[in-house]
Amino acid sequence: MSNRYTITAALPYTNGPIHIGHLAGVYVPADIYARYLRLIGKDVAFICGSDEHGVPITIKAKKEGVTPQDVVDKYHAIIKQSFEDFGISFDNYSRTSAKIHHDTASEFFKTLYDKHEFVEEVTEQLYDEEAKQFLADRFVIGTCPKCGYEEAYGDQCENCGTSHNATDLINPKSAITGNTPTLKETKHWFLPLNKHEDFLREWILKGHKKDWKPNVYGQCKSWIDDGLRPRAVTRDLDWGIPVPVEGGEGKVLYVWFDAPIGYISATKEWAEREGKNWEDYWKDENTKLVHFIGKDNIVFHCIIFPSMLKAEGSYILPDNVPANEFLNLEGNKLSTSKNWAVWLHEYLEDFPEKQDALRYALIANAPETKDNDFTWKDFQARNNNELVAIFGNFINRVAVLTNKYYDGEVPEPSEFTKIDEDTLTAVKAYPAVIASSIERYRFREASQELMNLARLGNKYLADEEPWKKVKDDPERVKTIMFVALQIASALAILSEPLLPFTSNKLKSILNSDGNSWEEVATKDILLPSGHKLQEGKAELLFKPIEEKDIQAQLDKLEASKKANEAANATVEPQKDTITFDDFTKLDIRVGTILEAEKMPKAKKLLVLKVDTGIDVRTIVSGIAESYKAEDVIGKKVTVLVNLAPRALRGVESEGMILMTETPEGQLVFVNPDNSVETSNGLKIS
Ligand code: B3M
Ligand code: ZN
Repeated sequence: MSNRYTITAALPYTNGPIHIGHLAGVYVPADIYARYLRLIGKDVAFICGSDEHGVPITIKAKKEGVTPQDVVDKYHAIIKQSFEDFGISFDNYSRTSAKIHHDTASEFFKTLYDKHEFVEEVTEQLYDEEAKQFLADRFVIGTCPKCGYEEAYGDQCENCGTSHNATDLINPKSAITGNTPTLKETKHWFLPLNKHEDFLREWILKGHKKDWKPNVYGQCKSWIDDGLRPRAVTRDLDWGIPVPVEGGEGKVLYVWFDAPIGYISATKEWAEREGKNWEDYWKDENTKLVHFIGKDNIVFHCIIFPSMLKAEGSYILPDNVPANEFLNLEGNKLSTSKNWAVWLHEYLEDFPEKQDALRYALIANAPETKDNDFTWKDFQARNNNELVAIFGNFINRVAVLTNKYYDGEVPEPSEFTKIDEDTLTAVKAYPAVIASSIERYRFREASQELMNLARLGNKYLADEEPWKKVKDDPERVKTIMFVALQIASALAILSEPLLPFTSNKLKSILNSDGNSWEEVATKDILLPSGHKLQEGKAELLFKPIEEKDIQAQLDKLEASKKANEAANATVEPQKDTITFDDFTKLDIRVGTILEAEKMPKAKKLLVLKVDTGIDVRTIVSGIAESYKAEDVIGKKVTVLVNLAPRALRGVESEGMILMTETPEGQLVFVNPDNSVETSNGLKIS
């Protein structure tokens, strides 16, 4: 095993806050991995930062009428703070608008330029005549040439994950004006990926077949098998890092060129601060570089960035890129624009001190091999049935009984039975089991193993029943509690990577900073006799999550769904104007529905008997898809009484009930004031 690790987590786009999809896919797994490696004594640089360039940020700024810098400043602050509060243990969280990043990315570009690693070409690019702007990346939407998805972006299709050039889109449209773009000539620098094909084939397809996840390997293979083409690494935009070579005026680096270099600049920034040498983390063959990302970023981290690093020549390449699939929320795709998300900063406000409950739910259900669904019910069940009922229950029993029987002091054991010995031996196996899961990026499995250790403790106490033996066999109970305390101590250490807040709390309950990961596997005694636990009543490790808290979250989601539906609903445009005389011809009165029945074999029609105040008449009304016959009897409704009668399916209809349609297509009665029984018709005042 290597001793030095550079662990990167995808730089979040700074056009919105962090949600649970980001956490489950990237940041929680990366954090577990980094914490684990530190715990076993490795030299770790865990690196991330805000991705502050690119079109999504300029689009957001335009929409909100602010500058792109305003947008990134706002979200950088929110994101950084919420990561911190959630316990993501980055060694450095930087940002790509930092000077050190602009310098590093410019230099990187210049090095490749000087080495003639780019192809310079004048090509026709999509142009919006009205906006007077070239349309790169997310400024253009069209049909994906690969899968036919109609809302693919210029650089990537979110449906099939393919990355392409904007000019490849079928039927492209400008995201700024909606216009069909024209083509206009412009000069750009291209990274000839085709030139690196042999190297990539050798490096990934031969070298990493076994240790990369099948989804990652599979995407890479299909990319390489399809044949690689040159990719433009510059753009005609005004937000980004200026192209630092002659002819680059008015152009910037493509965001996917500069963003991964952000990993390097963030490492430099950290090393400067810590008095370390950044090159040890990027240029030493013994350092392992691991990129944690979501599946939509695979091509950039496995094909494009490695080609850049290879072309530069002095960097190491990623050892692994453990990309995850996507997490859905309550059956629907997470979406920032539709506000269909659980936002981290809001979660932390709604569930303060419950970081580990969310970490656990996300890990236990992590989208490691396929897309998965997060539901609030599952979150509650994971917390209440596993963290509280198993892990918390065990610790609570140990702490309460130790306080009660021994005034909080670890007792002197007497003789160990076979069960005690087997239990202690079983505990010693856990560090290796959990380590192996983490080292193979199987975090779900690691979380289940950790819970199994708590189960083991629970079962041990339930089988040995110290509370029943304490009167008759106090010596035996000392041994039982001694063994249980060793299990608790092992849990305090082994939970650190997965549940860091719990680990800390448990260490303070046990009044022990604990042993090392290695010692849990090798030492016979983790918590010696005579050791005093924390004074006073032990606090609960986990608290149950109540029904009302879950309901509040479900209500919040329902509200976002409604708001979305309303935003997407189409309101019909106004009809042509009518004259005042036209209007006064209408005789509109309030009436009461006396009888109602469904018109046979007609989906939409109800036959009503309506008391209009003048008479009782039959009206055939097309409302059966919105109302059942029995539900409208007795309703006071507004009726147009002087409409010429006409026959509908053989029934003469003498009037019209006035209805209006909601934007969602639901018909509702026009009866603004239900207190009026009948009326003398509309008065004009
Ligand atoms: N900003 C894309 C994303 O959030 C991106 C990752 C950059 S990693 C260098 O999906
Ligand atoms: Zn597609």
